[in-house]
Amino acid sequence: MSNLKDKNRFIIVSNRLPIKMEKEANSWRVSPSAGGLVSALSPILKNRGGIWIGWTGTTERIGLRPCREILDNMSKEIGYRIFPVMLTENEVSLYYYGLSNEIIWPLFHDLPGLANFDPTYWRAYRKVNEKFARAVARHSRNEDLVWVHDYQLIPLAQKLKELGIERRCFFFLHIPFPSPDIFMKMPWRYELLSDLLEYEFIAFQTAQDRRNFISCLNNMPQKLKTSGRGPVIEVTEGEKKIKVAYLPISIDFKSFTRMATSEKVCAMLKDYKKKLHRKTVILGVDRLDYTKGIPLRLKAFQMALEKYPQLHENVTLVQIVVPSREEVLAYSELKNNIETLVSSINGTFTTPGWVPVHYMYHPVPREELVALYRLADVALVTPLRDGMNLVAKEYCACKIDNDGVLILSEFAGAAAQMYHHALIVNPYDTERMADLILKAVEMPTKEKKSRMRNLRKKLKEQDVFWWVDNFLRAATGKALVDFPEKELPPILYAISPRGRS
Ligand code: GDG
Repeated sequence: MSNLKDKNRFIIVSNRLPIKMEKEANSWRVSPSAGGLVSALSPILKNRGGIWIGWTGTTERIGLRPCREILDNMSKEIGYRIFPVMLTENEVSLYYYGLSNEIIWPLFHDLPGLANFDPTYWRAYRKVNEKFARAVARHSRNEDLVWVHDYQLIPLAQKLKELGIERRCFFFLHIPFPSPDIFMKMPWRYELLSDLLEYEFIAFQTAQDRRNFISCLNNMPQKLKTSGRGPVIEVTEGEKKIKVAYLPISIDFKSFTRMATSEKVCAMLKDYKKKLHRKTVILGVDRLDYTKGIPLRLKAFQMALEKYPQLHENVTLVQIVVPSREEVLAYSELKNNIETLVSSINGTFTTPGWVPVHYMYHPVPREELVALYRLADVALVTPLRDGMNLVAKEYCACKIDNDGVLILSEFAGAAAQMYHHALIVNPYDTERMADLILKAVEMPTKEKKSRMRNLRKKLKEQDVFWWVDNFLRAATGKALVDFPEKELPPILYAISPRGRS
């Protein structure tokens, strides 16, 4: 359809760069960061070359020379170039903690009661998006493909247009898109929909998300026409045509299975098994977030222990919670709530040699996580709402012996692909979840293996490369193989004064 030249590079734009910068006395400690988006895109950029533009994650002023050195070294380490957008404390507070996390995040996860519709947030959101647009304008060329990620940057294409910059812009929403009765509560609902219509291609995680988006468009004052069927349809607004798709994100399946068989992971697994004295292990892995359903999951586990004494001294729940957005009150309250529940369960049921809940409030290194996936007989992935949930997919990828059961919330995007072979649960139905815990623990080996084999087969076919390939085919008419690997060109940074990116 298009005359893309071979020079087209990916310009990935997301709120955060795929790195973490922490100040230590007079120097900076930088490390690659964890999270769904990074897990999904790093392998692609590494293999195909490209640029990532995003916020550094810090509001501290960094001098030009140290910043250049830090990012230069990091680019070499991660295998692709990164360019920073500098944000002030005030911008972060209003655009990131405010509009993004106090409005869009709860609203799009069906929790409008938690949204704080402060108009100053909205103005800052648009201003910061303009700043991101300036960074894109500076670091990209006409023929580049600008792939914008997630809810923090919805107005970016519109802002590029206002700056007079013509770029082909695509958008992927990692979180769910709500139904009109929830979305229409947003005071700036039409502006946000108009912003989305500035992309030439928009993709959602599931058919349900896209359906919700189209229903919201139907509420707009102007007339829009929708045509087509299947994963990619077309919306027409006057002369403008926008392709709208659903494309479930996935994981680098092969790299997880490879790591799961590595010597280091096998040694860790052996060690865990010894320490846990052959207990059946149930695993939960989540960022600290009220959408992940951690308290209800703990209540379901508690109920399972109350109802089924045969689980006592035999089953251990390992719950990892990765600290996130702790500065926000709702998150610090959630942490307290989780910790109260954990201590109540352990206080009630612990016996010498058995602690029912092993709770970790810190991230674990990737290899340790993979060893835990291998160890776990059951994974409990029970978000109240989730765009996709990569943990569900990673768990299955690591079950190389097919010896695990996935209990999955029907409100995770992943359920649309995995519902046939996972045990699907309504996360609000704690009684049913308790019963499913027993069912998973007691599931005959034959059924367990058959379910897991099927889950893994589909995941192997529809991995993250499949996702990118499909995204590119739908957006540009080109496939992933049409973007050949390139060497890293010399890195020349232009860090401008504070207030400009
Ligand atoms: C957003 C959407 C969507 C977790 N703990 C550790 C660790 N992790 C990694 C996991 C996984 C990632 O973090 C979490 O991904 P999720 O998909 O579960 O969730 P979000 O961060 O909320 O991501 C979500 C995703 O975007 C992608 O589109 O699926 O719905 O909300 O990769 O492995 N990694 C390490 N240690 C940990 O302790 N190393």
